[in-house]
Amino acid sequence: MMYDVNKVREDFPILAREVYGRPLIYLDNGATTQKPRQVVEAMMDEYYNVNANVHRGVHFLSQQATDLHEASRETVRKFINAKSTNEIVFTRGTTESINLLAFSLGEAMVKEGDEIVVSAMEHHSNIVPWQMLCERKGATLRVIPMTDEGELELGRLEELLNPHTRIVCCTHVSNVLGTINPVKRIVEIVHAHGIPVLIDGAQSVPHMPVDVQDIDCDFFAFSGHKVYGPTGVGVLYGKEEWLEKLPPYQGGGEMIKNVSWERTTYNVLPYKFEAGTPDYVATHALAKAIEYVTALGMDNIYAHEQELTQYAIERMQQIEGMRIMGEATHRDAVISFLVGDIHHLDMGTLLDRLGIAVRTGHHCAEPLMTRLGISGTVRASFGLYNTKEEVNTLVEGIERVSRMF
Ligand code: 7TS
Repeated sequence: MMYDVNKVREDFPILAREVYGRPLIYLDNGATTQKPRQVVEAMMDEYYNVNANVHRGVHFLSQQATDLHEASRETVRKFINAKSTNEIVFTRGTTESINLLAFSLGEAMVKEGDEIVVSAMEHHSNIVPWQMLCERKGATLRVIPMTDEGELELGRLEELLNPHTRIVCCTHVSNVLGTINPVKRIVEIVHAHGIPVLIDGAQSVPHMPVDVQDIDCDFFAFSGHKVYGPTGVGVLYGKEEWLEKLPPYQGGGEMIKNVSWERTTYNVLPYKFEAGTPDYVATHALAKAIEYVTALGMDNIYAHEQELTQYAIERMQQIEGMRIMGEATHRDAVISFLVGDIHHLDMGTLLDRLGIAVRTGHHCAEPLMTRLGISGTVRASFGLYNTKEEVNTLVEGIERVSRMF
């Protein structure tokens, strides 16, 4: 099947709008993606026609809403190839997924003197929850170092592992460098020591096929809003044998079996980790987003974005003073750059005036910025609807801004 990007764009009404009288060129997909009609309409339809709280009522609407919510869990399971829907916990997003894990795993098995390992290229949401855990328990955070090219030094991962290591946490794709980390290999190395692995899939799930059983990671987190779904919903995948061992994160409705003044027992998986009314409209819409990208084909999306990224890098490298951060062999649709000594904020602000939306700053990865010796970058991140023409406009825009300095 030919991937027809212009046809795809018709599904995203926002792409037709103008900003400052210019056609919008949306290149901030790493932060969040735009939504196709299929997703927005599913949300409207549910609020107009189905809305009722899930898992609670005997009445018709409640059962229908519950069916949609639970069918979404199955859609997510299939999408990342988990073994069972018991392994799919709905959260508010990657950040909440990681906080849940850091809390529950921390309660179950982290004590003074233990160690947690993260990588040098993590987003703050895969650093800070682990730092907070270390502070609570008197544990130590250790870091897998990175080469100047932006690849993790796997040879040195081994040195970091010891009987005190409780978990290794690593991003699948860097939201700054675009590096695609060899997660299967990382899991292999870490599992040889009997240690579990969390993969942060926030930046991989929207761009490539993901199979959690093939990766063999113990935990995997991602956000709905980065994969063309709604805000406010995300997923924590965990192998059933691990989730069974961990205590609940929050207490409340839904996560209990029985409550009395003397003793409360907890619900079965995955509900044990889902206290309170879930965002069942968002879970249903997330399923619609997954159906949408699956119909296009994750392989086709990957191929389209790889071609776009290669093209963009080749063209951008010809710009005088261009410095692209990260030269990993396997890289995804994220390009962080600086031009000469133009401040990232100035570049971003002036590109915005040309209708080009890019992200500027430290991208919630301050330790990585320190490693690179910079305070921030300009970042263009592509999605399934971006085109070569848009890349051309970006390149012309960067050249135009550069001439002004
Ligand atoms: N992990 C990675 C690798 C991310 O890129 C992000 C968000 C998160 C976790 C957190 O996701 P959330 O949905 O819970 O907020 N990254 C970005 C970004 O690069 N620009 O804005 C948000």
